Parts: sequence; structure tokens; C-alpha cells
Amino acid sequence: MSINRNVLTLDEFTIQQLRMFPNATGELSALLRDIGLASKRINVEVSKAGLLDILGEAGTTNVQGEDVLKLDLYSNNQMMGVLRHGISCAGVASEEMDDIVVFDDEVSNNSKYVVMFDPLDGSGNFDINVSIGTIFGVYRRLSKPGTPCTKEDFLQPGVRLVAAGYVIYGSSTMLVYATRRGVNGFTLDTAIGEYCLSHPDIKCPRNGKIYSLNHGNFFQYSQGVRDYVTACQQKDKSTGGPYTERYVGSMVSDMHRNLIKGGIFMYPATVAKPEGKLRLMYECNPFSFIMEVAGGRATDGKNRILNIQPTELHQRSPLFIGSADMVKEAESFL
Ligand code: P6P
Repeated sequence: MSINRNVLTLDEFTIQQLRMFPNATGELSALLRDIGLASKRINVEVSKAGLLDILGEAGTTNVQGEDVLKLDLYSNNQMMGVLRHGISCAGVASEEMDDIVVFDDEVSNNSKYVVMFDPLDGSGNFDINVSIGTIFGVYRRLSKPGTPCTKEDFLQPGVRLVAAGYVIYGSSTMLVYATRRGVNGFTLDTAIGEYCLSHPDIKCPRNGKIYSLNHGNFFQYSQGVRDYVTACQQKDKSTGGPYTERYVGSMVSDMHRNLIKGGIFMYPATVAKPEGKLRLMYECNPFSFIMEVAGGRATDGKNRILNIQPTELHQRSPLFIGSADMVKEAESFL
């Protein structure tokens, strides 16, 4: 079988990027490959979740107070395992764990990066076969190399992200990641077990015709949000409409569509959740970084998401994200 040299695998792509920066240490490339490996293992379990007795509550609840399903734990352990045994990561923070995990061994203490992740976002959907995903963000540590990483290494604003990405376990499994140099998408070729570059240099369309939010909360939203949603519903050809409403209820799915097709995704503050529902550090920040690199925009309604100085690992934020022109229009109503 001839190898199609035109299709770069994730490993080849990260090494190609590394060759462009001779003085780079290769730690970021290695870290991205580690995350790719973890996601391939997660993908195997996600793709057979309905077959194995892997569903069902693990009997514990996570820091969000949600019932933890076994696949969440498995995914969390896969991500933590590859990062702990790699050469690039000093420690991690996860939606599934109350506090940071410091790897505190000689190699890890000399590593440059810390990683925050949601190991399996939207996992409440996997028993109904809706796409779910892994979300991650990579920061350069602030603490002194050679020492264990600290919580301050994690509580950095999203503007200081070095890389961010997600894996969507959907009709195909894709890994999409951004560095400041661009956003690139890789589709898993299960025949060879490799992620292959399928979506080079992804750009988010400046405008779109899809708005995405949970209409069930409509009367809990602020008047400004309600006015914007009503305006979306009243768009006609003369005002760039008609718009379509799409809401999967799995952030990775809604955000992947947003990135590729354009549109706006919103999880505003509600009466029940005045800070919004989505987590700043491992949901809002990674997607905001990716979206901005791709030419999109992301705010909490007033402030650029990436400028928010975090105080807590699991803090929440309202989120308006997607095509730059659509987010700007939404902000004019808020
Ligand atoms: P709601 C999934 O639980 C999640 O964290 C995101 O993936 C998703 O965008 C959001 O919550 C859906 O929340 O309140 O609309 O069900």
C-alpha cells in the first residue's frame, strides 16, 4: 500500500512545526502528541460505551456536584497518565478533580508547561449517542523550573495560553488545536491509528446565520439577551437572515460547528446561574483562544474572555462566542 505523502499525521505536523523553530525544545510538540494518544484511548471506550457496562454512575460526585459516570473517570485518568509520564508537563487541573495535581518528579518539575482539561465534556449525552469531547489548554508555568508547579501556574488569564484544543468524538473523531500560529484540524484514520491533517489553517467566518443557546432558559436571561435572541428570530434577507437555531447541548459539538460554519454560541447568565454555567478555565478559555486565533470573538457579554483574571480553578463565566460580527452585534444588545 503506498503512503500518501500529502497527508501529514499529527506527529509529522508537530515535528514539521518544530523544525521551523530550531531553538524550540520540542516539549509542546511532545505534549500535543501525548494528548493525541490519550484521546485515541478515550475514543476506543467512547465508541463502545453502549456495549460495555461502562455506563452507569460510578457512585461518586465531582466537584461540580454532578454524578460521575465511569467514562469521565477513565478519560480523566488517561489524560493525567500520558501527561504525567511525558516530558512536557509539571502538573494538571481537571473538571473532575477538586484541586491541581502536581506531578512532582524530577522530569516533571523541570517541564515547561501545565495543562488544564475537561476530560469528557458533555458526557451526560453519551448514553444518547450525541457527540462529546475533550477540551484542553496549555500554559507556560510561572514558577521556577526544577520546583513543583503551583496553583498560580494555573490561575493565568486565557490570553497567556500557549496552545488550546479539543477532541470531538463524533461521526469521525477529530483533534483540533490552536497555537498563535493558527488552528489546524486532524481526523483520526482508524485504519492506521493516526490523526491526519484534514482541516489546515481553520478560519471562523466573520459572519454566519446560526445562533445557538438553550431556549429553555429564555425567561431567565437578561432583557438584552432576550432582545438579541428575538432580533435573531426576526432576521430576514434584508438583515442578513433568515437565521437558523441549532443547539446540541454538548459544547464541543456546538463550538466545532461554530468554528467551521460560523455562527454565535451563547451560554448567558441566568437567574439560577448568575455566573453562567460554563467553566472559565477549561471550557471558555480554550475555545476563546481557538476562536480568536481563527478570527472569531469571545466575551462574557462585556469583557474579552481571555482577559479575565481567574481567582478559582472552577469558576464559571457567561459566554458569547463565534463569528466576530455576530458577537459584536450581540454585545450591542447587552
Ligand atoms: P444546558 C454539558 O453538560 C455542558 O457542560 C456543555 O457541554 C453544554 O454546552 C452545556 O453544558 C449545556 O448546558 O444547561 O443547556 O444543558
